[in-house]
Amino acid sequence: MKILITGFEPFGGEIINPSYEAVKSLPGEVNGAAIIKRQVPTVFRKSIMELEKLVDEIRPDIVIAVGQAGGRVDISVERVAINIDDAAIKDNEGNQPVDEAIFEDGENAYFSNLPIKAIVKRIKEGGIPASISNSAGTFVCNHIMYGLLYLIDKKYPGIKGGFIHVPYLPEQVVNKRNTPSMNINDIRKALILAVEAIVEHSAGGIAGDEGKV
Ligand code: PCA
Repeated sequence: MKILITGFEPFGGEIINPSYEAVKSLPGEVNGAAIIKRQVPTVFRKSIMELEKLVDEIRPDIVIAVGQAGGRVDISVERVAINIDDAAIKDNEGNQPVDEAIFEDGENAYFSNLPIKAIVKRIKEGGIPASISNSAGTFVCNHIMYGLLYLIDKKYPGIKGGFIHVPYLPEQVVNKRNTPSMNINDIRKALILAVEAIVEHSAGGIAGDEGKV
C-alpha cells in the first residue's frame, strides 16, 4: 500500500509550516505501508495541479493532505471540503480569490473518504488532543482538499483521501499571546497514529464510517 502525504509551504508571513515540518519527519514506512512525503505550494490552482501530478506519478492508494491551522488547539481531521475560494489574505503568489468556485463542474461539497472517526479516536488514545472539524476554511487548505476529492470523484474512484489540520508550533507563537500550539513530536506522532488507523481500516476494520454525519 502506498500513502502520499503532503504538507504546505510556509505562508502568511511565517517562516515555517508545521504541516511540512511534521510530514518530512515521518518514517518511510508505517505498518507495512510506504509513506511518500511531498511539499506542495500554498498557492491556489498550482497546489491542485501539483497534487494531481503527484497522484498521476505515484498512484497512491491513500492521500492525506496536511496543513497549518493557526489558532486551533488540536489536531483537526477535516470532514468536508466546499466548492469555494474566499481568501482573507494573499497566497504565496499574490492571488486572493473572493467567492469563486473551485471547479464549475464539481459538487458543492465533498466528504473526506478517510475513516475520520477512527483517526480521531486513535490519536486521542495516543494521548494527543484531536477532533473532527466541519470546516477546512476557504483558503488553500480547503482548496486542495476539494481538489483532491474532485480528482478522486472524477478520475481515481479507488483512492481514499482527506485532510488533517495541525496547530502552530511553539516557536511560531512566542510573540502571539494566548495562541495555542503543539510540539513537533506530538504532531508527528498524531500523523503516524492517523496512518495506522487508516491502514487498519482499509485492511477490513470498521467498514464504512467514512463521511457519516
Ligand atoms: N494552511 C492554510 C493553507 C496552507 C496551510 O498550511 C489553510 O488552512 O488554508
